[in-house]
Amino acid sequence: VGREEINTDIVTLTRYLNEEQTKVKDATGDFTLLCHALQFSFKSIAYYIRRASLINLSGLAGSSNTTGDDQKKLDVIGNDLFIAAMKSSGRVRVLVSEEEEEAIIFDVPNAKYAVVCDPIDGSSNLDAGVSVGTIFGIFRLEEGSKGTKDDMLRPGTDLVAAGFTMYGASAQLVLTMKGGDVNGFTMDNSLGEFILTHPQMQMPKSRSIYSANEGNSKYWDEATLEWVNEIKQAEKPYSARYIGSMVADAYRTLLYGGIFAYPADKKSPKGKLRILYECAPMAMVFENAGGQAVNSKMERMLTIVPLDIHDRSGIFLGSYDEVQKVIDIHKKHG
Ligand code: AHM
Ligand code: MG
Repeated sequence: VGREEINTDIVTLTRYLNEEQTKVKDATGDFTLLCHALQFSFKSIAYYIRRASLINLSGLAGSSNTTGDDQKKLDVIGNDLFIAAMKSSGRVRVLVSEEEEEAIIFDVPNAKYAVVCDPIDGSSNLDAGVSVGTIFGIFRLEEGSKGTKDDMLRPGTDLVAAGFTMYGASAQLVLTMKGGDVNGFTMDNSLGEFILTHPQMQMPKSRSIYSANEGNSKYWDEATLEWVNEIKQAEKPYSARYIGSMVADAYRTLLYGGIFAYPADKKSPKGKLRILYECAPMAMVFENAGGQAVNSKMERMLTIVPLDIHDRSGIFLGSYDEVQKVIDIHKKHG
């Protein structure tokens, strides 16, 4: 390889965070420190997922979480790694995890941030070696807030940062900040660093790919059925792609375009995916990349305030025009 072909001016996540911090007047560095702790949790979760079948981490832990899902051993480890990283950052006051029934309150009264996360989303795919991911969002606590779980019952528009890491062929981190760009980083295992490989991601405005568990279509409402029939009967019918890991399906949709849907239906009237740590962070990423995200009532996902930290919602997420098609058909049905 010629010398000129090697990039010696690499933008690591650490460098990116430093550069972002210098753009903010009077920045304390607290947010940057919190992001470093997040980065460490992604690296360590990636490491254990890679080694899972070698060190006997596959299979069930013998417990079940709040909602009765069987917990995988890796779910437990991912959750513990994430909590330890957030606690040790000293910058997080409240933490909501999919794996914890109650919000976790850390004894750091001056910490300004609250974090929401699903440490290992899509874990039913783990033992088959299919991609899973961590979804996260960061809120800044209101001035004078008591630091309780009620501080988390806020709309996604309040998020100061959000994103996800997909543990696939390589670990891919997608990060966005309020009103900012979406940036994609790839984990370089030899360097032990996330490298900026996908700067300022913008998703295609349309693409004929849909991603939904169509096995549930028996329970879908009229409008959703009309939409799916329309795209399947289009002159050039849409392709179906469904991994069953939200992070992996969303990452593909972000890169290639198309739509990911998990509608509320007659069996799950509130939907399946969680507002705080699945729907809202993804909606923020997609909007900042030029896409749209709505719930099953066609309301903008980011405006939805959960009534409980584990509240669920239906979601349609994707390229601007693809989500608009769903909205238009639903509007027609009233
Ligand atoms: P989990 O948080 O228990 O892993 O469930 C969330 C996952 C998402 O990753 C995925 O989009 C969805 O559940 C798949 O659900 P289904 O198996 O009903 O298609
Ligand atoms: Mg989940």
